[in-house]
Amino acid sequence: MKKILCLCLFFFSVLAVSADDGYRLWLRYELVSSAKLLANYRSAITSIHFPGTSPSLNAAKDELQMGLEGLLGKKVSLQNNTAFNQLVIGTAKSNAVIAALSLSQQLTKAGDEGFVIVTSKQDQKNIIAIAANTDVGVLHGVFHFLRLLQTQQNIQNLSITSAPKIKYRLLNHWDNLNRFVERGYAGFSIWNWHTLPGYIDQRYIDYARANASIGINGAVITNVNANALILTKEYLEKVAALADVFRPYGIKIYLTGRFSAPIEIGKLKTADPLNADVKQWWKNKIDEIYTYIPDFGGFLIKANSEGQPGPQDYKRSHADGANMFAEALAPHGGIVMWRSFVYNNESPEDRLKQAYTEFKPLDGKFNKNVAIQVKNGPLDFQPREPFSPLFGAMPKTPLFMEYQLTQEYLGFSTHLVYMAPLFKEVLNADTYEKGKGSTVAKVLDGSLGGHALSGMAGVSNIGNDINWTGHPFGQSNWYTLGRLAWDHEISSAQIANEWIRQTFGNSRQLVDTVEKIMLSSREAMVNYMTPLGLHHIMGYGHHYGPAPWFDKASRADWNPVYFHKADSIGIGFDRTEKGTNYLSQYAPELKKLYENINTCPEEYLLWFHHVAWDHRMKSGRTLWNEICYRYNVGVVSVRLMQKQWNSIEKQVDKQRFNQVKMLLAVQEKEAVWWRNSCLLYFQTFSKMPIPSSYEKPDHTLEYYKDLSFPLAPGNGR
Ligand code: BDP
Repeated sequence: MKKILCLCLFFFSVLAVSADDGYRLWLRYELVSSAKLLANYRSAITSIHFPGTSPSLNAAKDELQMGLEGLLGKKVSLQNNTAFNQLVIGTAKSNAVIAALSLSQQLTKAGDEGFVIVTSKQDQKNIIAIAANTDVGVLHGVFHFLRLLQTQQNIQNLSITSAPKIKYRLLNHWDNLNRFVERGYAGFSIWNWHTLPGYIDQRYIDYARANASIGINGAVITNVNANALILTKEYLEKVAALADVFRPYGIKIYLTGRFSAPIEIGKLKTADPLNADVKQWWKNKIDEIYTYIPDFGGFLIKANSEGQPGPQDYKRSHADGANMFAEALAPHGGIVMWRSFVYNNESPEDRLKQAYTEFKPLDGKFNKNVAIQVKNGPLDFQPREPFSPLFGAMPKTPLFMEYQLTQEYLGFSTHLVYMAPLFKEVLNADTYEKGKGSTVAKVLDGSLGGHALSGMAGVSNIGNDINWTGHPFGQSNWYTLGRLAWDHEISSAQIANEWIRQTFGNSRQLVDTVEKIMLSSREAMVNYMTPLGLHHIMGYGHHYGPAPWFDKASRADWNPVYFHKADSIGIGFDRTEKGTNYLSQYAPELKKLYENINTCPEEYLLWFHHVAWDHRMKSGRTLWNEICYRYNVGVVSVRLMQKQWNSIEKQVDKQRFNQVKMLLAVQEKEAVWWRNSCLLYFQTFSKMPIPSSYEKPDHTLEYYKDLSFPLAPGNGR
């Protein structure tokens, strides 16, 4: 019997190597592949001393035991006594050995959510201590320790103190109550509202584990285009069930607030934020929410944007609206994240200027528990944007960052685009708010303005696809958000390296090759979609594929032609003083740099300038030839990514290898589509030839213009 069992296990493990569906994300806990390291780990970790039984400690214990069993290939038992070569884990309260170690200095630095991991001696016995001030800190420490093993680090002389640099580290789900995910390309919403609260899907737990492992501590679980029904008793019971699942993992739930809810579900005649009945309604509603979810995080609100109701419907300001929520949430410790993504089609002002125009005058007018959540760029999650000028313009207000993990404008979940370089580019940008060195990162983490609130959010790319994100590499962007929100100083290469080792394996060739693919992917995408500062030339509505010719949308700034402004003279949007003067929203140092066509970084050239087709670029090429060159480089880069991926076939499980291979083929096809259609279209203005050294478009412009995708995913309700 035992023999048969062993045989079965053997076959299953062989099968597991050849097929990995990606469900386990970066928490795979595969047997350590280096024999030497495995032996080291096994001898350093012979038992675990981990007293205490809170929900978070229990979650940490389960994770640790499961992780070690996979990584070391044997069970490591929990022991009440101290022993040699032991993992000793807990807070000073839960574990007397931890209390006896002199870690107070490090623990002060670790704060509420961080941890300390040290190799130490206790009664002459070698131990590794994972210590924290709170049970959730312990959980984070355990996850970090498992990461060290999964990435095959040396654990002989550990001395780690880690604390998050940003306080609110959130996923924003654009999930509707009918499970449609707006801009979602990985299936339906993972929240099954119909079966909640009675049925707790294992996915909810695994979602919480994955988030906790990278330090994400909050989830806004509903779409910013909000539905008031989520605030009814029936739904609050369901939300409470999710909150109960997430709590042990240190994750709070947040909801989106439909501004007109007092009318829609409260039977009031108005939603005016200064009306006493409206204020009372929200106060009662929020008090009620806290009876279901005592640690409810607060609200994320999209108001007076793209048709959503808001305070301006009553001639009130965004501050009036936000403060109404803030007052009701404050007694419970909740916060308001008020979005700055607003624009108005009745205003002729350059769309990029509108958020600043609206919010800058309100600086200092928000209550203490309000943060303004700003998209990374002034437009809308494009392949490349300069940072939003609001980041240097509201010193009295905490600003949260909003990135988009779901690839609405980045090729959906069929394109491999690793976003850490995009995120870091924005974080490292200098706003000059308080002189040189006032980076966006410093605005965000509160260190520049001395704010208590600091936050970073990513619009989730998660759905109910078996591998969560559709594209196996979509997982890396989720991973990145958590890691960067915890520590925005980690490099893109480091994050990629960790993620690859945990997700695919540790062999050197594999890690090096995949790292190269990931680090080149964002620039490749910029080149084949929107090089040199072009923006928003995607298909109308669904944003799938190229449509730079599109000019039929009801409002000017939903048309690609509004953004590229190609004509017989040149291409690009003049945002200098001679144009819309958008540049005046930046610090004088930046304005000066960008205003001058000769000093403006070329990656933003057409973002800020209308440039003649024969303008000489730094490369010596004319602008037209440079555009041709960039689109071609984009395609060539994807082909290189394909080659690189193929070279590691033997080192990746079959299932994921094939998935990525097929997706890269789609990406290559679409990169060619982007290049051909954009060059053919822009050529109708430049009247210049595509240099003969490049591949010729294999279809006519008319062919590309005729393509239509009424059912492209993520669009519509
Ligand atoms: C745009 C999306 C739209 C979102 C909006 C937002 O196309 O679906 O509702 O952003 O952020 O990019 O509110």
